[in-house]
Formats: sequence, structure tokens, C-alpha cells
Amino acid sequence: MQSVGSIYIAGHSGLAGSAILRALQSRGDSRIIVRTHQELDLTDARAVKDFFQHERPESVFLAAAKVGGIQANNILPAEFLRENLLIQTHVLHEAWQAGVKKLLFMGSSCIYPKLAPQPIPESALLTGELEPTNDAYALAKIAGIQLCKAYRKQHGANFIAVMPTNLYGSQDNFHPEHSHVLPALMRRFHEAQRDGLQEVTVWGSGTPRREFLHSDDLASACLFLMEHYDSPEIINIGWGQDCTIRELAEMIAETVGFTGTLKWDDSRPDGTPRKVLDNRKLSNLGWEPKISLQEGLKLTYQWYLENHR
Ligand code: GFB
Repeated sequence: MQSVGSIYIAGHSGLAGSAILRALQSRGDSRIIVRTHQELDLTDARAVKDFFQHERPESVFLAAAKVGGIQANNILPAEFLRENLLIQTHVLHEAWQAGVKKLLFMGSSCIYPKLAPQPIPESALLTGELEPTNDAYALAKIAGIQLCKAYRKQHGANFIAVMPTNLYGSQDNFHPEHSHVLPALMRRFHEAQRDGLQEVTVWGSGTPRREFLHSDDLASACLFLMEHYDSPEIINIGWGQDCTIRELAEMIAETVGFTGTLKWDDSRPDGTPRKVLDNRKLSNLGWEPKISLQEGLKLTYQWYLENHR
């Protein structure tokens, strides 16, 4: 990243983008440009063109996306595919047209095959079938990765693509049906505890394994990669350890103070059996995450209590 010129964060109010915004602000950066969804609809080609031609940012964090948990992905595949394809197609093209010097594209660990080797190395991309509950989102993100590579190859654009594992933290979506597992359970346990309920329903079998990275660690990795990584190859951003959904549920119950029992609803999908990223590439560059799941759960619950009363 150069020392002059502005930095555009696309998706600054979401989980990942808001963490990037906080990280830039906390280092005193005053060159940040953001736009709300109402001010700039990234699925509108003309609006994105006008924005880039007028603002001409020097670097871009592309963290805007249509995202959701297993249920939202499963029932809204047309929205997930269409909106993500449009957002990334417009932003990448107009960033290149406006001479952006560096762009970071936020991918996802769900781009990897359902039965990829664990921990998942970057080389597992496009080696097998995708998990069907989120193949629309995954395919859009894979197209985004290929677009970054294509603009680099054809036009010399310095666009990098990073693959974060399952994220959580402040500004997460706590919707009961459409959110990811961690905020969904935090809210459900909180409400059960508040209402004196003795039982909480958790989806699936509890056996799938997931890795969770706090969004402030993600932001720190993104700023690091913006400065130190210029390769066309994708790079994973993970925490390094996973746990079962049952273990996660028990940790959240403890964080929230819920002491009742868990009921498993096996009519809900489990999704991919295991997803933990091989972090060696990023670690070899000199970056490590800092926020443990236990600490991150406390921070997230604190944020939830302050913002969702
Ligand atoms: O977080 P989650 O929705 O996403 O679900 P994925 C993870 C696991 O938690 C699944 C279980 O096995 C769910 O069945 N689970 C248990 C719950 N209770 C709940 C609950 O109340 N809500 C939710 N949502 N899950 C997503 C992808 O997959 O991963 C996205 O669909 C994205 O595309 C994201 O890539 C990172 O890890 O299965």
C-alpha cells in the first residue's frame, strides 16, 4: 500500500468490512472512503463506474458480499450467485479502469471441495465437488478468484484473493434463521436464559467440525497481506484449530450462562463434515492470529449485549 491516496472499503458495515475499517482507523488512517448500501448499490454497474471514476481510490478492500449461514445459502442460491457475481464483476472491472494500485478480494473457505484434505491447503481449489448447501456462493467466489487472476494476467492489475475461514465478531448478523451458527446460537442461548427456558434446539448432528476466526484477526491479516502479498495465488486466513458444533454450542452456553440442555434437530443439514484451513502459507510470511475462541466469544457476547438489547 502506498503512503498517499485513498482506501475504499466495499462492505464497511458488514462483519469483515467493519473490522477492516476499525483496524485502519485504529492506526490513524484518514484516507478511508466508505459508502452505505443506499449511497452506492454495487450490483448497479453504472453507479459503480461513476463512483470509481469520481473517487479514484488507490487501494480497495472488497469485503462486500451477499453472505449467510447454511440455511440462507441453501434456500436462496439464485440471490447468492447473482448478487455476488454482480458485485465482484463491477468492482473489479471499475477498479482496474480507475487505475487502482492494489485490491484485496475476500473469498471464503467454502470454495474448497466438500471432501477436501484437512487442514485444507490452497492447492485443493477446484479438485473436487463442492458442498451442495453453499455451492452457489462458492461458485461466485471461485469466479471472483479467477477474475482477480484474469485482470492480473491480461492487464497487470495487482489484485489478490484471500480465503478466510468461518468468521465471527462485532457487527455479525444474529438473525435466528439466516445467520451463521455462532451468532445464531449466541442469540438463542441468550434468549433462553433470559426467558428461563430449560432446553435449546441446535441444528444438525453436532458432529461437523468448523474453525472460527475473530473478525479483528481477519482484519489484521488483510492489512498485513495488503502490504506484504502480491501473488496471483490465493492465500488462506485461518485460526489453525477446529472444534465440533457440539463443543462450540457448549462453549457458547457457558459464555452466555445458559445451564439447560441441548436438543439436536437432525431435520436440519450438517453441511460439509469438516473445514479447517492449512495456514502455513500465511504463517510463513510472518502473520499469526491472536484472539482465541474463548476470548472472542466473550468479546462478541459483550458486543451483542450492547447492541441488541
Ligand atoms: O455456520 P453455518 O451456517 O455454516 O453452520 P457452514 C455450521 C454448522 O452449524 C452446520 C450447524 O453443521 C449447522 O447445521 N448449526 C447448528 C447451525 N445450529 C445452527 C444454527 O442455529 N444456525 C446455523 N446457521 N447453523 C457456511 C456457508 O457454511 O459457511 C457459507 O453456507 C459461508 O457459504 C460460511 O461460506 C463460512 O460452515 O456450514
